[in-house]
Amino acid sequence: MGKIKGLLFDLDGVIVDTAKYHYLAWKELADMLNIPFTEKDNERLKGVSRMKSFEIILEIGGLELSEDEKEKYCGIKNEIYLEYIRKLRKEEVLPGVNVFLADARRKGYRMALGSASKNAGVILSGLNLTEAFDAVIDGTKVKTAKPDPEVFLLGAKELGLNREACIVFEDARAGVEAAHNAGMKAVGIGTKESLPNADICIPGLFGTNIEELIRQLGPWRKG
Ligand code: B16
Ligand code: MG
Repeated sequence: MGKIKGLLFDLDGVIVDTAKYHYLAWKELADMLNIPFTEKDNERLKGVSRMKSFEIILEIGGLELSEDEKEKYCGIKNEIYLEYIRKLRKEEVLPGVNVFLADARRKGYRMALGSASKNAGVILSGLNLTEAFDAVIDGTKVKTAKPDPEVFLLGAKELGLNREACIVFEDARAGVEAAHNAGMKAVGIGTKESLPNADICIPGLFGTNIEELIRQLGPWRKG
């Protein structure tokens, strides 16, 4: 196996916990539509695209809407979400992320973001993290959602690296699957119970040494 040179990061749940703001915005929308929606339901939306998330909520409420109406409500949800995002503070970056990214940069790794969110750019700039990444692949750049590998393949391409030279950091099952579909190993941010398909799980980037982690991951073997 060649040397790992690129690190690809999911955003929500890996770099910052935006899930709570997605939840508050979806909750407000669900209330408007009289759909019961809980924090537990919100778990199902992690890593899932905006439209797919809304379709899950409609399914919970047993409601069917036209494509135009769905677009309209997704737009409303995003406006509510953006109100929270505009107030995002640098302190909300998940523990250890800044240190981990700076250390990896010093050690010469190339880094890209690989997120389903169409708001990744504004979130990174609000957190002062735009410069931390050599490439940003987000929901505005990809056509197919995770578990499709597109987002990570594009990330590797923009970093100028082969897929075998990259590893992925993900907090969602579909994202781990996307990494594997891209031919990359996946570091799960969470527990082995929540991410049984990850190659290794860590609770977060806090205290994580990148070289040690790569050693523990071992060589890539498909299947
Ligand atoms: P937006 P990730 C995902 O981010 C979120 O986990 C998911 O809940 C959200 O629906 C999706 O982004 C789309 O976000 O509405 O901002 O385009 O985990 O892929 O970084
Ligand atoms: Mg995520």
